[in-house]
Amino acid sequence: MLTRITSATKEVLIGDDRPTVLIGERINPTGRRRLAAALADGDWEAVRKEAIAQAQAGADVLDVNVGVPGLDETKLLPEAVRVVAEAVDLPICIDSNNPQALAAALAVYRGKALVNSVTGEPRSLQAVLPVVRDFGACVIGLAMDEGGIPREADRRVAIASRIVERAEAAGIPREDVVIDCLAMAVGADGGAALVTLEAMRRVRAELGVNLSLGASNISFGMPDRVLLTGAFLALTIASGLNCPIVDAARVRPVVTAVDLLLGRDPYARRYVQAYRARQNPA
Ligand code: THG
Repeated sequence: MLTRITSATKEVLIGDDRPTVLIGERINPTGRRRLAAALADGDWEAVRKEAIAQAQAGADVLDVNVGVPGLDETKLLPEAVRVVAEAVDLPICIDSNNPQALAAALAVYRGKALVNSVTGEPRSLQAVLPVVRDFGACVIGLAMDEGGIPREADRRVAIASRIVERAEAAGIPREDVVIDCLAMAVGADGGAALVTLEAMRRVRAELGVNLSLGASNISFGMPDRVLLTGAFLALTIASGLNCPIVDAARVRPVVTAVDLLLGRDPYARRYVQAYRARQNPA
């Protein structure tokens, strides 16, 4: 299955046997007070710099999230999308659960965006899917519903299945739906990674869709997060993950290694190129 997203000038293809597509996570004010304050002040310089830095670090797509309690997301999200699209030529992953904000951002976006996200909750499906369809966008479906994130893999698979079904019924082709089986902190629950891995393998096998994941959640609260997130990425990429949401600067070395090992990097071209870029930064 091939998922295609675009900016005004660039196309990114997500699919089996292709190199892993890195969705840069860093334009997100959650837990970053400086960025939250800049957004509150209408200061876009930090966002612009972060966009350029992530592109430089090898991100293929940029996640854009401006959710700050008390700020008007319907006003801020389209502005942020404009700022990022002016700064870099990468496709954008528009990160909000607010359907009005998503529609406003999609209206100013030039290209086929990735909407992040819809859940299995009836309210979310009803509000978000028509917007995704109307703008011809792709969408990430989170394997959770009104009951939260299920502890069991089979319940996550069932929700993913319902999202794909509802998307198709709304007129969104299956290849435009990417499922996120959700990663939780392994420091809080020793079985967290195993549940996600099993759900991912089953979603790939049963639904055939491509897979995203906020992979850095796995290492929350643990020391040496880069090590732990990197090991998790190796396991999840081998289980079908093909467009993780990550800090590209931190994980690109391990991801290029995993892609090479999985036969997705002919002549080790990307692995060697990424190595050289690290030795000799621009
Ligand atoms: N799935 C999907 N979308 C998502 C998530 C997901 N979007 C948001 C989030 N989860 C992924 N994005 C981020 C963005 C920033 C950080 C983590 C995940 C982050 N975290 C640091 C931390 O965890 O300690 C704090 C900030 C810092 O490093 O300074 O930055 O799961 N579909």
